Amino acid sequence: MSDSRNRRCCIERAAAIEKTLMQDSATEDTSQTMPEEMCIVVACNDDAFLRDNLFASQMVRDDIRVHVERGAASAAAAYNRGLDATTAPIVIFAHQDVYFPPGWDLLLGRTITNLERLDPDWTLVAPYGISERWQHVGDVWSTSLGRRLGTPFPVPVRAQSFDELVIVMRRSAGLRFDEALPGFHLYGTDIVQAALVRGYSAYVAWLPVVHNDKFHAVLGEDFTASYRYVWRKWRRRLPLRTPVQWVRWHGLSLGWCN
Ligand SMILES: [Mn+2]
Repeated sequence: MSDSRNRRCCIERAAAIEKTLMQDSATEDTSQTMPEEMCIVVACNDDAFLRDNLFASQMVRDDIRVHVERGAASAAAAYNRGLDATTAPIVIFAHQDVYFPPGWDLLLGRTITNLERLDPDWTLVAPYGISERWQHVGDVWSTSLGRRLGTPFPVPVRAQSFDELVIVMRRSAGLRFDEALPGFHLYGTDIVQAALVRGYSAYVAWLPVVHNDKFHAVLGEDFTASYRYVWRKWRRRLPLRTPVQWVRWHGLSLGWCN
């Protein structure tokens, strides 16, 4: 199936998500964070993917500014450069293969308003991750798996780790990605742990997106390098669970998927 046909298919399958969001947007709260207060930072190595997914999202076509980083050595380097090149108080770090359903920006605005009331120390929120109780939580359509992961949930859940597909950061917390973390893996776990040790909190909230990811048969050596770094850096906070696998004291989870 071609990429564009694949995307159309996923968008159709995500119609239920869109319908819910559109109905939800009808009761807009004017006090919420608005699209002009948000920007997107994306690390790109495939312009066609970027065009067919992230740039096909209505909120990108209408309102939200996108900063594209190319050629970075790591996700952390790309995202820190993106932070330095933008000023919006809410920064949405997104994969190039993510499609945001219409109304997602309004849903994010409302989610942030709710988080501010719930927990003024919140600093990160994402659509998919692992809860403090080691459970997968989120609601995402995954193309590689060919199914929707999760269902809507009304209350944000405290997280220990994020999937990297989308990470939303409150800039005023002053967090940075760790550029000593090599490659393009596990920075969702690292940034959550970095927030927690500084006394901030991180949540997974109902922010459904479509992830047009390609099938990953095996985790390569680049994953091993990221894993080893996270394992060493956070050894006092193990075990940690990431959306891909556990990070345990003995390190033997490496090579095993859960
Ligand atoms: Mn992706």
